[in-house]
Amino acid sequence: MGFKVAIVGATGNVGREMLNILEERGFPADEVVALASRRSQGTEVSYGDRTIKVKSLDTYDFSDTDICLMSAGGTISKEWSPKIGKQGCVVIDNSSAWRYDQDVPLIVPEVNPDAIAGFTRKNIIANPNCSTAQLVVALKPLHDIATIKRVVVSTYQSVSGAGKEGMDELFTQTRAVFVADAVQNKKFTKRIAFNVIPHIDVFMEDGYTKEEWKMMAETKKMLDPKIKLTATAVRVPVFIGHSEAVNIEFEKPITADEARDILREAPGCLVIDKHEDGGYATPLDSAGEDATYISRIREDATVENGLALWIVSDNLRKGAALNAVQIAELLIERDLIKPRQKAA
Ligand code: 11C
Repeated sequence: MGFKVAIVGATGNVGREMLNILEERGFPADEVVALASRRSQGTEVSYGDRTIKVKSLDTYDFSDTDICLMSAGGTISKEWSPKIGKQGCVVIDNSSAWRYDQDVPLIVPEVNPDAIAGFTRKNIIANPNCSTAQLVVALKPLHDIATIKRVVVSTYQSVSGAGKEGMDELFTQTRAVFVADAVQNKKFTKRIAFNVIPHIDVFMEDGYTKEEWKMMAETKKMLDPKIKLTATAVRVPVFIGHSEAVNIEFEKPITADEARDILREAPGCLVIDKHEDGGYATPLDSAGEDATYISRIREDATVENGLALWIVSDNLRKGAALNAVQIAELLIERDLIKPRQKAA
């Protein structure tokens, strides 16, 4: 008997990608159910070569569903995840609602797989923010060898991180600029077409944005609470793929060649680092791919034991849907979940 998997938020960017990835990876699901708000009920979504009709979350009974991949935002998750968890269905949540809860493991399988065992406290597992997921995949193998003290990161985040509305806004504004139409800002605070915006998520009291705070808090929770991290998160006019310029200070010496060799062997990482025109990865290269690409690895002589690198990944895949499916696979691999008896 296989698993019954529900996707909440199945009509969104990440929900659709979750369906693609379950199918692509041959996830052992006997049944996949697409759920969304009542407004989307009846909409069709693709699952491999099939189409599934979306059902309403409001009226769905989770009592024989094994795994719920939730990507419907923090408010829905706060309300629904505990109820679904109490029905014995394990929720893997893509929002920020549960990430900082001590009773909820925050997991990137390449980084802290052992922490998954704690999921039984609430039957909820949190998926990190997209910009953190790709960062920790690259930091973990380096931290294991040379112990990271401090990280300074600047992000170049694609508009798909802001959902379908973000993608639509980049498209519409770009067209409007070309045809000399009036350009309207709805989703973003300033024009995103032919511009960059140093503001993602809400402002916090200290002047950082929540996106920047999340990168710090999530890196500490998953990798090491002793790591100091400061971030500047920037939205750029790219459809898919987040990029990050990262500067790392280590306790122990590490050369660029050593880092390159370590990252070449590290799970989830793909090093593209030739010192020539085009010998590095761009967000366009990462779109639709699973790997976290690492390029421009070099020693930073301005600090002791410093390295600089460039990290790129598909924010809808490793940053969201792929990581969620990998967490579900980890539950199965570790025998932490069994298919439940299904209603006849
Ligand atoms: C962005 N990183 O690019 C955000 C999207 O906490 O899961 C994901 C927000 C989150 O806008």
